[in-house]
Parts: sequence; C-alpha cells; structure tokens
Amino acid sequence: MRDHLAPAPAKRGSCFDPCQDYDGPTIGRGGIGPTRPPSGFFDRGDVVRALIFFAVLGFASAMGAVTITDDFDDNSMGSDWFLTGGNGNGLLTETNQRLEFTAGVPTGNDSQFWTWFGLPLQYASTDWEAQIDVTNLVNPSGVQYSGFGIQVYTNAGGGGLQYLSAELQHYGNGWEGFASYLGANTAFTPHIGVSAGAVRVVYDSATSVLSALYDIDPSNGYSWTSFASWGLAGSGGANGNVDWGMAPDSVMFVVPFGASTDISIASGELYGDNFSITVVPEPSSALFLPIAYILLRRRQKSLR
Ligand SMILES: [Ca+2]
Ligand SMILES: [Ca+2]
Ligand SMILES: [Ca+2]
Repeated sequence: MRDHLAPAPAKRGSCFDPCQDYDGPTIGRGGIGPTRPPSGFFDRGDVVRALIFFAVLGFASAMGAVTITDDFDDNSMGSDWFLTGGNGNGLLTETNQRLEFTAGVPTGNDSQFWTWFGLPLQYASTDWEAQIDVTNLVNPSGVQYSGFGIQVYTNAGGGGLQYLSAELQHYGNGWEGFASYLGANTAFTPHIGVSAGAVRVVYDSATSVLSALYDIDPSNGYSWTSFASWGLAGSGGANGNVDWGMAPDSVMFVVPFGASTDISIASGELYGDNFSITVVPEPSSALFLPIAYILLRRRQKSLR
C-alpha cells in the first residue's frame, strides 16, 4: 500500500532537466580548476607557491562539512526548495513557521513533496545526513493512515524513479511508530505511541548504505536510535538492499513529505520543522590537478 508515497514524477517536464543539470556544479573548488596555464607561467616561484596555497585552501574547504538548516519560520519556501509533486489533495506548505501537511477533501492517496536542492548529493562521493522534527497528531481509524518524514530518491539509474522513506506514522489500527521503506522492503519500530519526534537519514558513500534513525523527543536534544539500514548498490544494509544502478556522479535528492490515506488533515495536525542537512563532500579529483600539474612541471624542470 506504500507505493502511493513515491514522489510523483514531475508533472512539469522541466523537473528532472534541472536535476540533470544539477549534476554539473561541484562543491568547494573555489575557482581553482585544471585549466592549463600559459607556457612559462611556473617559472615564477612566488606564483607557484601562491597557486599551491590556494589549491590546498580549496582542498581544505572541500573537505569540510557543510550544515544547512531551515526552521521554516519565514513562511516561504526559499530557493533551496523545489515543489516536486504530490498526489490527491495533499498540500505541504510552509506556514505557521513550520512545514504543514493538509488534505482538505481526502482521497485514498494524498501527499506532497518538496525537494531540497541546496547542494548536489553525489552517490559515490558525498556523505550526508538529513533530519527533520515531525509531529503527527492525526487519529486515523480503519484503513486510514498519516505520515510525515523524509524521502530520498533518484531517477539516475535508468530504472525510473527509485526512493526510500523514513517517517513517523499513525495507522488506523492504532499503531504509531517509525517506518522505513525501500522498494518492497519494510522496516518498522515497535509500536511506540508517539505523536512527535524526529527522523534522520544518514548516507555513507563508501558503502552506499543509507540508514534511518529516530528520536522520540527533540526537546531534550537529539539522541538517535537506528531502526533501518538499506544498501543501494545491491549489497549491505541490515534490512535489505537494491541496486539503484547509479553512476558515480549520479545524485540523490532529499525530500520532506507528508502523506495520508482517506482522512482529512487540518492545519496543525501533521507537520515538520527544523530541517537540517550536513553534507561532507569528498574532494573532486579535479582539485588535485593544479597541484599535480605544478609538481609535475617542477619535477620536469629538476630533471633537466
Ligand atoms: Ca519553525
Ligand atoms: Ca522559509
Ligand atoms: Ca531526544
């Protein structure tokens, strides 16, 4: 029943075009590129030292983790966000200084998704982790459901849209807890009986494993309990794996979302707040090119 939670493929055909373009920019190169300098340029030692200095500086900055937060307090989604799509009558809006999900006239599949678009999350080289506080005050019954959390998706593997999710759910049978999905694989915490908490997803590019964690009380600080891990390259993961078939420079996207089934959701019943994402890019090999080029030139000169 969970396939309804996939972010809808972009209605506006341009969605995944910018996503493709987004593979291009790189982090932290600081304008230092592999451009071949004019002949004789390196005869001047001070310029060489300056270039090495700035190359190393660029390397250091590329190694650093970048944390970006959004408290949704200005009631307007900024330029880091992209309205990705949704289903039914679901609406996810930044209002009342949080990210609220509502569904006025319920359908069997109401959802909406915003993609965070701040930095490229490269599959093979970028470690990252993202989290959001979640509140779910909905009391579903019968077949009804409500959930709020984070999805991670890509369309880079040639197999269409692929995604996983981590969310705080309430089900009509009374179950309340955290759940994570990867394709047909599911992982649930026991029934915890909470209407608030936080979810976190952590991606390790070395193993291509993505973990899902929760905290049942953000108000006393975050302490995380892992409840699922998924392998995205056909191996690893405690709860299952698939092969998303991604290329090394393919990117993933982080997507806060709200969703519900067959139940009207009013303002203040289902929302997220305090989104945060930390990105740890590995230095692109291009960063090493100026250094390697300089050292090669020096070695060539010393051999003459
Ligand atoms: Ca807020
Ligand atoms: Ca905002
Ligand atoms: Ca806590």
